[in-house]
Amino acid sequence: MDLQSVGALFGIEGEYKGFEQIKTGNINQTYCVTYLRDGEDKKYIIQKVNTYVFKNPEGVMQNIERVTEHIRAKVKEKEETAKRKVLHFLHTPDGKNFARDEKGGFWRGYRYIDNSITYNLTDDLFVMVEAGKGFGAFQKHLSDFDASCLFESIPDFHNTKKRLERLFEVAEKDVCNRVKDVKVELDYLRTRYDLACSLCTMLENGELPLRVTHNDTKCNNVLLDIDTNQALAVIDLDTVMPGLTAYDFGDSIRFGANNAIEDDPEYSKVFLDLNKYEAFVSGFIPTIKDSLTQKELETMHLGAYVMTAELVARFMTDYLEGDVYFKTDYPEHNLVRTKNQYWLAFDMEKKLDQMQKIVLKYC
Ligand code: GN1
Ligand code: MG
Repeated sequence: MDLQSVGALFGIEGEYKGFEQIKTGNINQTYCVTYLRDGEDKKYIIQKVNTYVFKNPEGVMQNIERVTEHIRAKVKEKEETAKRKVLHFLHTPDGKNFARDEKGGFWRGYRYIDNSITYNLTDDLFVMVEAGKGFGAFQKHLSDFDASCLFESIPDFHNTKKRLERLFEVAEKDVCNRVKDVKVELDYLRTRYDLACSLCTMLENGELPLRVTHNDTKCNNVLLDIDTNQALAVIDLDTVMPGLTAYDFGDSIRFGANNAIEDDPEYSKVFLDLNKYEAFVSGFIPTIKDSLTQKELETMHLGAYVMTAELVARFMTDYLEGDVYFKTDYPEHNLVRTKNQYWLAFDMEKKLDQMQKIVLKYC
């Protein structure tokens, strides 16, 4: 399916000029397409949704419609326009926010937000502050959203216990004969089971409340203004579901406060940068602290460790199963990701007290 034909399914008007593939993102295929209309270039993001990962993509799109409309209304209460603060999805002539191609491929699109940028890795602490503000605002906007109308796009997405149990089963079978490559990391997870499952256990015991969360808060999922680096909109809304605030906080830290990118094979560069950590905290915590419980604030830092341990487990599971879930660029890609995240978890563990103190300082 060529992208021009996809554009036609959504009735995009103008002269099609071409596309650029966007390589970030481990799940969906993403393209930026340009049309010439009224003498100006108009850009759109077009995505082919991975239906191996999202078994009910229509349910995902219904969630996204509801969540974006809710945020749009919230932003408009305070600002004149929500144009750059929330995604605007394309609709087909019959009113759907998705389209299927003749092979059954599932497509969606949204207007590109002009003059926006995302960062995979940055040394600019201001970017981390703004990422924190962006994700904090996202969660705050959804604090009065009725979670019961959200469909669970991936069941047990952050159920760390199930993730670990599944890994141990897969390791037992070892169908690709790869367990030999991950012995250290697998043993590590076995010994850290309780810490990795700490938030899960608190949730089960009713000590932490479920909220509407994003669940995939890599720092490159918040768009910033290209000139000022101020947070604009949160993207990649596929996994907006009930979850713990600490998951969102934690995943941002796991990705954004790692001194290296998550698949850097130079493991000596992998550690938690406490300056980046504090910068994110200083944007995130003040934005939402008033709506959180004392217990949530006291355990927020654990989210970073839990999400990192969970990704060790998820990348390792995929490596052991033969790379069926995450996109890979080379055969050992998931192995490298596993080891990278293992080193990060290992380093974080030593810094947990400091991490907690920093959160509490901003309460
Ligand atoms: C996937 O698609 P992307 O890159 O935003 C994954 C996340 C992982 C992340 C690791 C639906 O996110 O859960 O944390 O890769 N998304 C899904 O890089 O599984
Ligand atoms: Mg994603």
